[in-house]
Amino acid sequence: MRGRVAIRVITLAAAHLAMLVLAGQVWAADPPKRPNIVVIVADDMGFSDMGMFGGEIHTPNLDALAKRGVRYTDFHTSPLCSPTRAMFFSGTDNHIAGLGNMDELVAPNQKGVPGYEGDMNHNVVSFASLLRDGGYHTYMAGKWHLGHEPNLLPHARGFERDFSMLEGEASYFADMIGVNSAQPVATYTEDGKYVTELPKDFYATEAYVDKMMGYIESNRKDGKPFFAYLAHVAPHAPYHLPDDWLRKYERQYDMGWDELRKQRLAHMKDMGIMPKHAELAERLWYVPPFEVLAPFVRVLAARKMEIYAALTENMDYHTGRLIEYLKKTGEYDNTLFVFFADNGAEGNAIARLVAGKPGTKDFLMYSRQYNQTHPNAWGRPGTSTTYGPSWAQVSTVPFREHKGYLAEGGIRTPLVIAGAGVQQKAGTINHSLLHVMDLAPTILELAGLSHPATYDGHPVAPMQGKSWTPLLAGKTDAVRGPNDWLGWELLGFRAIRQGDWKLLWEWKPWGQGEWELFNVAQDPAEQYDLSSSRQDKVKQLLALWDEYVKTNNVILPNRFIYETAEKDLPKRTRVDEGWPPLVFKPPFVPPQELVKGKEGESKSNQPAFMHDGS
Ligand SMILES: [Ca+2]
Repeated sequence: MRGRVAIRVITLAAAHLAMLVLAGQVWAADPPKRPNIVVIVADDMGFSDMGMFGGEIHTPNLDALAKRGVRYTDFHTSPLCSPTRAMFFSGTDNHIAGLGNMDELVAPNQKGVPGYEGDMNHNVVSFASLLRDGGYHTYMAGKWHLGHEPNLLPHARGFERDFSMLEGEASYFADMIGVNSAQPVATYTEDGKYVTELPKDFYATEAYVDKMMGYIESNRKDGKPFFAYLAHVAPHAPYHLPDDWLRKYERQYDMGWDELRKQRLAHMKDMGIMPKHAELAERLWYVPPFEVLAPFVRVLAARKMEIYAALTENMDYHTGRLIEYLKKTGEYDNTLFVFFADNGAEGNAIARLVAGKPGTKDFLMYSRQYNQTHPNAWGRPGTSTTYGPSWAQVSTVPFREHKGYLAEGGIRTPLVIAGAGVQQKAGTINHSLLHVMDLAPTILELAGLSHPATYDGHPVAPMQGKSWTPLLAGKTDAVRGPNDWLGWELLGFRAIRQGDWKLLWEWKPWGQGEWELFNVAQDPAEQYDLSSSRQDKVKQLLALWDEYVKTNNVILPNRFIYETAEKDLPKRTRVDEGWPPLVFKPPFVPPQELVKGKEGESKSNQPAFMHDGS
C-alpha cells in the first residue's frame, strides 16, 4: 500500500514538473512507455501440437504470433503444472518456492519440510507483486494452482484483478466439478473473494478471455502499462468442449499415432524445428501399434485425439479474441506476447490414476460426478476424457515420455515470444537452452524493475533464472554458456543439463534406476545412453547434481505414486519393428502370371477391411 501511495506522489510530482517545463517552453522527449506484457499459458499442450511447431491442429492465432516473433525449441519447464508455475512467478527453483513436490503428491518424508509446502511459499516474491508495486496494472484469468489460503491467492500474490480456478483441474463448465475427492467442488476466486457459483453458460476458456478483456478495458485509458496472465485450463483433462466444437476433427485421426508421429517429425524437419538427424523416440512399450487394433477400437481411440485437437483449436480461437481486442484498442504494438505450455503433453490416464481403485472416496466421487462414459458424450458435461500415452507421444514428437517424467517429452515445451522489444527477425527459430524461471528476470528487466532482497518485511530467495533481454534484443543467440547448467527433480526423477549433455535418472521401468547420459543435440529423443563410454561426463554432471541438491534442499521422496508400476505395467521389452513377425510380415501376393483364370488382375489375399485403414 505504501508503495502505491509513493508512486502516486511521484506521478503528481512528475505532472507538476511537466507543467513547469511546458511553461518554460523546454521540450523533452517522453520517456518510452513501458511495454504491456501478455503471458499466455496452455495447460499440458505438447511440443509439436501447434501448426508452427509442426502439428496439424489448426492454431492460426498462435501461429501468427510465431510468424511475427520467435519460436524457441529448447525451452524447459517442470514436468508438472504447479512446480512450473511456482518457478515462473518466483524466478527460482520449485524446491525453494514451495513446490518441491506437487501438493497432491507430497511424500511422507517431505511433509512439513520448508520448500515442500505444496503452494507458492513466502520465501519467494511473485514478480506480479513487483510489477504491481512498480506501476503496472496486473490481471490474471485462469488456473492458479499455487495455494488456497487467503494469503496465497492471486490477489495476495500481486494481481490487482483476477478470476482464478485454484486447483490443477476442474470441469470447464458451470457445474464446478473438481478433480478429486479432496476437492470435489472446484474453487474459484475473484479479486480475493471465493466464488460459489458460476454463470449457467460458463465455459472456462471463453470466460477467462472475457474476464481478461474486461480488466484491461476497465483501466485502459489511464495510460499505465499492464501485465496480463492468461492461464488457460485447456487442453488439460477432462477435455470439455461446447457442442458445436465436438465434431470439428471428426475422422481426421484415422491414420493413427504411429503414422502421425512420422508425419509430424517430417514436417518439423522441413520447418527447421528439429534437425534432419532427429529420430523418433520409441513407442512406449505399453502402447500397441495402431494397426494391430480392431477397427472399432481404432475409431474410439482416434475419437479422443479428435476431441483434444478441437480443444486445442478452441484455446487458440479464444486467445485470438484477446489479441484482436488489443489490436482494436491500439495496445497491440506496445505489447510483448509470451506463449508457452506449462509441461509436456498428458499421457497419464487421470481418471484411472485418481479413481482407479473401487472402494476409495475418489472412485465414489468419479462414479457420481463423471458418470457419462459413453463415447458419444465425450467432451460434454459429466465426462472425463484423456487421450492417453499413445496420442501424448504424438503431441511430444519427437521426444520420449510425456508429462510427469523428466525425459524431454515431459519438460520441453513450445515457447513463442513476439511483439514489443523483440528485435530478432520475424519467424526466427532459436535453439538455445532456456528455462521457465528465466521469465521473471526477463519481464522485470523489460519493465525497468529489480528484484529485492526482502519483501513485505522478510527476506526472499534470489532469482536463479537468466534474463533473456540480450536474446530478445538480437544481441546474442543464447543466454547460457558452456558452463551454465540446469537441474530438475520431481517424484524422485532427476536430471542435469549442461550444454548438449543431459544426465538422467528415472525409476524403473521408464529408466534403469541408474544414471543415464544423453546428448540431446544429437539424440533429442534420448534413445542412446552414452554413460558407459563417457564416464568422465557422467562424473562431471554428477558433481552438478550434488550442487543442485544442496542449493535447493532436494529431499528425494520415500513414497512414490508409480511405486507399483513395474509390477502393474506390461514387462518392458525392446521395441523391434520386426517383432512379432506376423504383424509386420507383408502379405503374400501370388505372381500375376500364375493366377489361374485371372490374367492381368492382381489380387491381395487380404480381406478388404485390412486395406482401408478405417
Ligand atoms: Ca499442466
